[in-house]
This record gives sequence, C-alpha cells and structure tokens, in this order.
Amino acid sequence: MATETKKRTSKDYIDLENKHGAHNYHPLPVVLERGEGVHVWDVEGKRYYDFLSAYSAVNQGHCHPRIVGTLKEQAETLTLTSRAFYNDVLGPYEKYMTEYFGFDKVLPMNTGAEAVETAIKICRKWGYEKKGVDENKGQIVVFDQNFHGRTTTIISFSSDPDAKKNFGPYTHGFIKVTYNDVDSLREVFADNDNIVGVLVEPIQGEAGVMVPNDNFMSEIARLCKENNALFMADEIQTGIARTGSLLAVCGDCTCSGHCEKQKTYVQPDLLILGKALSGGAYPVSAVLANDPVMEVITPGTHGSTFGGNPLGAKVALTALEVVRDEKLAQNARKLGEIFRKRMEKLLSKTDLVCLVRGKGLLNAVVVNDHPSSSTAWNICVKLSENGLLAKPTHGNIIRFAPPLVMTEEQLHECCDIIEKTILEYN
Ligand code: IF1
Repeated sequence: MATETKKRTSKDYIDLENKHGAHNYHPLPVVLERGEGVHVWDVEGKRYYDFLSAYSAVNQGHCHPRIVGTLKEQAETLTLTSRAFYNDVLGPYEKYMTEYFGFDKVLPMNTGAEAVETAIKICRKWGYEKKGVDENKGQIVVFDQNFHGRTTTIISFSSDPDAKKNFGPYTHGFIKVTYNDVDSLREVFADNDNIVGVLVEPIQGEAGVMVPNDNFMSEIARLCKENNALFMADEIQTGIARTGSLLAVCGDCTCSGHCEKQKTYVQPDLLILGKALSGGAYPVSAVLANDPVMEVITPGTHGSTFGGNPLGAKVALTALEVVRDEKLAQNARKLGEIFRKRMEKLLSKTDLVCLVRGKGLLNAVVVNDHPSSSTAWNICVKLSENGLLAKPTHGNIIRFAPPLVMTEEQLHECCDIIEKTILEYN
C-alpha cells in the first residue's frame, strides 16, 4: 500500500524555515495555510482573525473573490511583456489610476520600497532640471522614526539601528527633522535653498501608529509650496482606505476617491502607493504626479522588468474597484471609532495597557511596560491562542489592523478576544 505521507505539523514548517531560510524575521509561532476575508487558518485547522492584514496589504480581505478571479483570468492570458512593448492592460489601468487619485500621470512599480526610491529619483531630477538646484546638491527632508522600506538608500535615513547598522556606506542628501514638528521643518527650509522635497508618512506605521496633528500634512504642503519643494506622501501603509478615507491625506473625506470639494484633502506633489493597491494578491506599487513633475522622467531614465505588467495592473484595477464598491473607507472609519472606544473602555479596567491611538482601522495599543520587555510579544502569543493574530511593532506597542471588510459584529467579537486576553494576562 502506498505509504501515507504524514501531514506536516506547524513545528515541521517552522523547522524548515529555520533551517533553509534567512533569519530576517522573528514570526509568531503560527503557520498559516489558508486565508479568506478577515480569517486565516493554520496547518492544524485553527481559525484566527487576522489583525495585521499583512501589514495593511490585504485591506480587501484575504483572497477576495473578485481580485482572485481577475488574477486567475489574466494569469491565463498575459502576465508580462516588459515595457519594451505596449500591452492592452497598462493604458486602461493608468487611466483608471490617474482618475481615481486625481493626478496627470502614474509610474507603475512593484514593491513599496521601489516606489519610494522612484519618488526620490523623480524629486531629485525635478530639483535639478526644474528648480535649478546644483546637480548632486539636492536635499530631501525626512522625519525621525520613519519607515519607507529597506533598500540601501532608504535605510540611509532610517532612525532604526537594526534597519541601518552595518549596511553602509550610506546615501547622502537627506535631512532628518522631528515628526509632527512643523517648526523643525520650517527651520531647515529657512537656511537651505537646496531642499527639493519632503518625504513623509501621513501616519507613522512602524514607529507605532504615530498620528500627527490634524494640520501636519497641510503645513508640510504649505511649506513645500512656499519653498518650491515637492511634498511626497508615502501612503503605502496608510493609503487605500486603511485610515477611514481613500488616503490619509484626504483628512475627513470619505468620498472614496479624489475630490477637491473636501477642504480636508491635501494633495501631495508625489503620491506613493503599494501594499493594498493590489489587495495583497500581487506586488504592485505606484508613484503618481502631475505633468510638471512627472515629465522629468523620459525614456531610459527609469524602469523595471515587472513595473506595469498586465497581471499586476489588472489585479490592482480590480482591487481599487473593490475598495470603492464595498465602501471600505467608510467601513474603516466606522469600525475604527468603535474599536478605539472599546479599547478606551478596556484601558479603564487594567493598568497593563495605557494608550490606544490610530485612525480608521490602523490602530495601536501601548502596553504599560518597557519597550525592551517581552510583554507585548507574550500578549500577542496569548491573542493567537485565543484566535486573533496581531504583532508588536516596536517593543511595547501592538498594532491592530484587520482587513477593512470586517463587519461590526466581527469587530466586537475581536474586541472581546482582546479584552479577555488582556484582563486574563499575568
Ligand atoms: C518589513 C509595517 C514596516 C511601509 C511604508 C514603504 C514600505 C513599507 C510606510 C516598503 C513597508 C512593511 C515592510 C515589512 C514590515 C512592514 C512595516 F510598518 F508595515 F509594519 F516595516 F514598517 N513605506 N512596510 O510600511 O514597502 O518594500 O515592503 O513593499 O520590511 O519588515 P515594501
């Protein structure tokens, strides 16, 4: 009789990754094999609520049927042509993207870091060719505790020693100022004519969901305008409805699309997208800008083998349709308010957690322990035992970011799990 191949256990899979994979992550001891909507299942069949959403890449929920349907159909038709030729998907995608977000042009890339690098290159080139800064003298302002990806240029301006140490020599041309501190930005503009741009996360995700003052984005936009520099918004994690608007720079607008009529919308000169742009089904990122900026990119000055491929473009088109059709920004806003209210109530019942902050369904709870303690990690292990997956960002901060397709009933069930876990934790 054919020998039954014994089903591998979670431990088997963990051992395989430890033995054969680089140790560049320290995952929770959970081995996932299936995802659907707000749920994932491990190899032993245990179901979890996913409160990380692959770092806000599956805002539309795991394996959304419309997105997977598009992926399958295009995968059987045409996956990659390179940009050496045109294809019948890219143009319609670019039209859809530019109208959806309200810009003249889009430059399609693949990963978030690639899009950030692309924005940095566009900004520098614009600085030399349009602003008239001397070549190689351009400076870009970034903020402390930033996270924009892991390429060598990007970690050159990181504040995180783990992300930066021993990867030098570093790329020059970046000035770091204090996040959420308009004066520190005004000061660097005052004594530096070589500033070509400002790169900012509207909410700092990895830093622990740091939500700035309401006027921070508009103040950055104003200072950039006054000083002829480009305002670059990295919405890779905060975009695509995650914070309760289509973009975090939309402020209170819930129109699920770009619109001028909302006074709270602050249009960046360069908009950087990734992650949920594809609903997590395929790496798709993008940089959007208006013609006076994007026209510095001419044939041969930038590119990528997979950038703008028909498979990713078709998937992203569907992923954006889902955001609009299912009103995910409105749902994220509503459920986010419920979540923070539930967490505020929990704070009043225990000293273990001391703060909740966030916008839409990008939230974090601060554990009342030293950042170097393992309390937040241990709470996340307990949460996983209770059927909810979340992970600490830095030390004592737990990020809670479920897919935006969650129902109110499911959210309350998850808050019950979080409350039970925290109150029973010892
Ligand atoms: C990791 C978290 C980190 C991002 C923003 C660009 C990128 C990211 C605002 C780069 C990526 C991911 C990367 C992943 C963990 C996760 C993350 F905040 F989302 F949790 F690290 F900060 N801009 N964020 O958040 O996009 O190249 O990864 O597609 O590297 O550990 P990418």
